[in-house]
Amino acid sequence: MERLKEYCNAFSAALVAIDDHDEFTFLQDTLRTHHRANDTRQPIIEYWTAGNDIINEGHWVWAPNSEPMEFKPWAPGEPNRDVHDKDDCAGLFNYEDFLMNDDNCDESRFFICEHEEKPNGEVVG
Ligand SMILES: [Ca+2]
Ligand SMILES: [Ca+2]
Ligand SMILES: [Ca+2]
Repeated sequence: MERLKEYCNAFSAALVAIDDHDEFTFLQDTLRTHHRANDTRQPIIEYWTAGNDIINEGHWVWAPNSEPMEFKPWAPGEPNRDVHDKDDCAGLFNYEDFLMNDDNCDESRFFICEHEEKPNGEVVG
Protein backbone atom coordinates (compact mmCIF):
# COMPACT_ATOMS: atom_id res chain seq x y z
CA MET A 1 0.00 0.00 0.00
CA GLU A 2 2.91 2.38 0.69
CA ARG A 3 4.04 1.98 -2.89
CA LEU A 4 0.58 2.87 -4.18
CA LYS A 5 0.43 5.95 -1.98
CA GLU A 6 3.74 7.10 -3.44
CA TYR A 7 2.46 6.49 -6.94
CA CYS A 8 -0.65 8.56 -6.27
CA ASN A 9 1.45 11.25 -4.60
CA ALA A 10 3.48 11.53 -7.77
CA PHE A 11 0.31 12.79 -9.42
CA SER A 12 -0.46 15.13 -6.52
CA ALA A 13 -3.23 12.74 -5.58
CA ALA A 14 -4.04 10.15 -2.93
CA LEU A 15 -5.58 6.71 -2.88
CA VAL A 16 -9.30 7.25 -3.08
CA ALA A 17 -11.32 7.65 0.11
CA ILE A 18 -15.01 7.07 -0.56
CA ASP A 19 -16.75 9.81 1.39
CA ASP A 20 -20.38 9.34 0.50
CA HIS A 21 -22.92 7.59 -1.66
CA ASP A 22 -22.47 9.98 -4.59
CA GLU A 23 -18.76 9.36 -4.72
CA PHE A 24 -19.26 5.61 -4.52
CA THR A 25 -21.89 5.63 -7.27
CA PHE A 26 -19.54 7.61 -9.49
CA LEU A 27 -16.79 5.01 -8.98
CA GLN A 28 -19.12 2.05 -9.41
CA ASP A 29 -20.61 3.46 -12.61
CA THR A 30 -17.15 4.20 -13.97
CA LEU A 31 -15.87 0.70 -13.22
CA ARG A 32 -18.99 -0.88 -14.71
CA THR A 33 -18.31 0.90 -17.99
CA HIS A 34 -14.78 -0.57 -18.08
CA HIS A 35 -15.44 -4.10 -16.81
CA ARG A 36 -18.21 -6.68 -16.64
CA ALA A 37 -19.56 -6.79 -13.12
CA ASN A 38 -20.69 -10.04 -11.46
CA ASP A 39 -19.29 -12.29 -14.20
CA THR A 40 -17.19 -14.91 -12.41
CA ARG A 41 -15.93 -16.25 -15.76
CA GLN A 42 -13.87 -13.07 -15.96
CA PRO A 43 -10.56 -12.83 -14.13
CA ILE A 44 -10.60 -11.13 -10.75
CA ILE A 45 -10.54 -7.37 -11.07
CA GLU A 46 -10.28 -5.31 -7.94
CA TYR A 47 -9.32 -1.71 -7.34
CA TRP A 48 -7.70 -0.71 -4.07
CA THR A 49 -9.08 2.24 -2.21
CA ALA A 50 -7.43 3.95 0.78
CA GLY A 51 -9.64 1.90 3.13
CA ASN A 52 -7.89 -0.42 5.55
CA ASP A 53 -8.04 -1.97 9.02
CA ILE A 54 -4.30 -2.64 9.23
CA ILE A 55 -3.78 -1.02 12.63
CA ASN A 56 -6.89 -2.24 14.40
CA GLU A 57 -8.70 -5.30 13.03
CA GLY A 58 -12.33 -4.50 12.27
CA HIS A 59 -11.79 -0.76 12.70
CA TRP A 60 -11.87 0.59 9.14
CA VAL A 61 -10.20 3.88 8.31
CA TRP A 62 -9.03 5.81 5.27
CA ALA A 63 -5.30 6.25 4.72
CA PRO A 64 -3.23 8.35 5.10
CA ASN A 65 -4.85 10.17 8.03
CA SER A 66 -6.69 7.18 9.50
CA GLU A 67 -10.00 9.01 9.24
CA PRO A 68 -12.76 6.70 10.42
CA MET A 69 -14.70 5.16 7.56
CA GLU A 70 -18.21 6.63 7.82
CA PHE A 71 -19.71 5.45 4.55
CA LYS A 72 -19.02 1.76 3.98
CA PRO A 73 -20.29 0.32 0.70
CA TRP A 74 -19.48 -3.29 1.61
CA ALA A 75 -20.72 -6.05 -0.62
CA PRO A 76 -23.17 -8.43 1.10
CA GLY A 77 -21.23 -10.69 3.46
CA GLU A 78 -18.20 -8.40 3.52
CA PRO A 79 -15.90 -7.79 5.26
CA ASN A 80 -15.45 -11.53 5.69
CA ARG A 81 -11.70 -11.53 6.54
CA ASP A 82 -9.79 -14.64 5.59
CA VAL A 83 -8.54 -17.60 7.56
CA HIS A 84 -5.26 -15.84 8.35
CA ASP A 85 -6.92 -12.49 9.09
CA LYS A 86 -4.77 -10.83 6.45
CA ASP A 87 -7.62 -9.10 4.64
CA ASP A 88 -6.91 -5.59 5.80
CA CYS A 89 -7.36 -3.52 2.64
CA ALA A 90 -10.62 -2.47 1.00
CA GLY A 91 -11.04 -2.92 -2.74
CA LEU A 92 -13.87 -2.53 -5.22
CA PHE A 93 -14.39 -6.05 -6.56
CA ASN A 94 -15.81 -7.04 -9.95
CA TYR A 95 -17.42 -10.27 -8.68
CA GLU A 96 -19.44 -8.19 -6.22
CA ASP A 97 -20.67 -5.41 -8.51
CA PHE A 98 -17.71 -3.24 -7.50
CA LEU A 99 -18.98 -2.99 -3.97
CA MET A 100 -16.31 -3.02 -1.29
CA ASN A 101 -14.44 -6.19 -0.31
CA ASP A 102 -11.77 -6.73 2.33
CA ASP A 103 -8.79 -8.44 0.73
CA ASN A 104 -5.13 -9.18 1.31
CA CYS A 105 -3.13 -5.96 1.00
CA ASP A 106 -0.26 -7.92 -0.54
CA GLU A 107 -2.30 -8.80 -3.61
CA SER A 108 -1.37 -6.93 -6.76
CA ARG A 109 -4.43 -5.02 -7.83
CA PHE A 110 -5.43 -1.96 -9.76
CA PHE A 111 -5.96 1.13 -7.65
CA ILE A 112 -7.74 4.44 -7.79
CA CYS A 113 -6.26 7.84 -6.97
CA GLU A 114 -8.20 11.02 -6.36
CA HIS A 115 -7.21 14.66 -6.32
CA GLU A 116 -7.86 16.60 -3.15
CA GLU A 117 -9.54 19.44 -5.02
CA LYS A 118 -12.00 17.17 -6.74
CA PRO A 119 -14.85 15.61 -4.82
CA ASN A 120 -14.90 12.63 -7.13
CA GLY A 121 -12.23 10.01 -7.65
CA GLU A 122 -10.34 9.63 -10.84
CA VAL A 123 -9.54 6.26 -12.37
CA VAL A 124 -5.92 6.21 -13.43
CA GLY A 125 -5.09 2.54 -13.73
CA1 LIG B 1 -13.11 11.06 -1.82
CA1 LIG C 1 -9.09 -7.09 8.45
CA1 LIG D 1 -13.42 -10.30 1.61
